[in-house]
Amino acid sequence: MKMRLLIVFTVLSVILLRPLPVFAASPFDNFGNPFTILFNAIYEAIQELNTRIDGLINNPVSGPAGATGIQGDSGQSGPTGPTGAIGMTGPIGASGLVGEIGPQGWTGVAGTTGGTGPIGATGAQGLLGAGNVAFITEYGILTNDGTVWRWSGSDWLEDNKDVPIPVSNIVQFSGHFFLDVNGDVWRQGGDTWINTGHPSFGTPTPTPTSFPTPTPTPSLVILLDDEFNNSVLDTNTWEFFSTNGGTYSFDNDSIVVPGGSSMFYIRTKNNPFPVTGQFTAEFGIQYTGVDESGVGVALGFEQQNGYDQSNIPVSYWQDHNGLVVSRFGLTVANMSGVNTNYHIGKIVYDGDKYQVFLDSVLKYTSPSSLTAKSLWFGNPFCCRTNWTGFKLDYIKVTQP
Ligand SMILES: [Ca+2]
Repeated sequence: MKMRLLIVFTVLSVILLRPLPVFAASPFDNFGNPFTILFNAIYEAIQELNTRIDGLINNPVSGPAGATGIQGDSGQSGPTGPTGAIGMTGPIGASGLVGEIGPQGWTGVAGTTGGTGPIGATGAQGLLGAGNVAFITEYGILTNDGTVWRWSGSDWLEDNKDVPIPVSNIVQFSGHFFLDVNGDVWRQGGDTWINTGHPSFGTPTPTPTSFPTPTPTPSLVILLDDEFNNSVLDTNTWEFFSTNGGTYSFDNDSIVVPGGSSMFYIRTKNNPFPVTGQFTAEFGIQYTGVDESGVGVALGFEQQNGYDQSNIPVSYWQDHNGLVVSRFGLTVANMSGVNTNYHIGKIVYDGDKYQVFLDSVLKYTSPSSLTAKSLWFGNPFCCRTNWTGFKLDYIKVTQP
């Protein structure tokens, strides 16, 4: 404001010192005296002055550009920006190593017994029996209780002439005579029957009641028979393969598969079975220690070469679940719980199916199956340390 007043008086003094102009548009024009002229001049000067001052204030004239100032200090860092988008998935890693085959699973529970089937169709009507009549002749009838009957012309009447021997011993009856199983002829005499014997011209051939069935002499062919009594493995018959270390020994005329931390298998060197047809593999066996990993006596479709479940159509087996029949590595029949008694095991092939017997009791019958070409005992599975063990008293393979 001080500045504004200073400018006003400066300009006013300049205006007052210059020659007076004529203002045709002044509000004091009509009076025409010197004061009026003066006031008009002042008024006009003030008006012009205000206009110039407003111009200076509102539209200042730019001066020359000043020198660039010194750069100020850097400002503070701004806030952290938002998190970026998730990156792309990396490449798939290499496959892991194949794990060891797990232990055999538990045997499933037995299924429930099925319901009774529907009632069958009614059978055809049977033939009418002969009632109580044993013999009939034109003179009468003999009934099974030995009574003789005569036809009266209108009815059957008891003849009071009962036969003195069981009717089952009478071969033929003629009314007045009958023939018994001894060949004797009896005749009716009054109210009784008299044994007349038989004619001397022939000796009756006794009627045999049955023919004895001849007992065929067993003609078993022995294909393999090892009693393990010599304390040495017969390497003409057997081949030994170590898969988990350790070895066999002999004890009391038996070969010992010790179990525990070691295991192996011993297989027949050649096919001990006939190419086709029936055979029986029988063995005396006693388990000595039962642990998680099972062992036993098994048959193979082909020569057993390492562990191959698909090659084992049937085996006599035991692990900590008990004594079982196993097929293709799976339990198909439970023979008993854990069992360390001596038993006779028998695997029979009938030319189509395998049957397994425990002490002559049938425990399992397989589906139709190809014949075996190999027998082995122990276990070819590798790399365990908790093996079941057993002793084999003998193994015998026969063909009927
Ligand atoms: Ca023996």
